[in-house]
Amino acid sequence: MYFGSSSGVDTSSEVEIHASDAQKSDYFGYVLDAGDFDGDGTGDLLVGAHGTDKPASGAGAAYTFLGTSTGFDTTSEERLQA
Ligand SMILES: [Ca+2]
Repeated sequence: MYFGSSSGVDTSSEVEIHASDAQKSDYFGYVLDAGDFDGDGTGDLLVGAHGTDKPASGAGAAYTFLGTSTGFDTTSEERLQA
């Protein structure tokens, strides 16, 4: 993932986002959304993983990663399960 700025994409801002329990067949990152989910004024990231088979076959999941003033907190992963 790269962050944008008023002058375009900042290619020096690369951040890798991983789910701690994702497997190749989970399709982690196939769908993304962004917003300020916790209302702290920083952008957060929602990452879909529709192929996840935990806790049951075809269950799917989504993961949130919270933003900070300096980028994403990749340790803030929260798994959402229907
Ligand atoms: Ca936020």
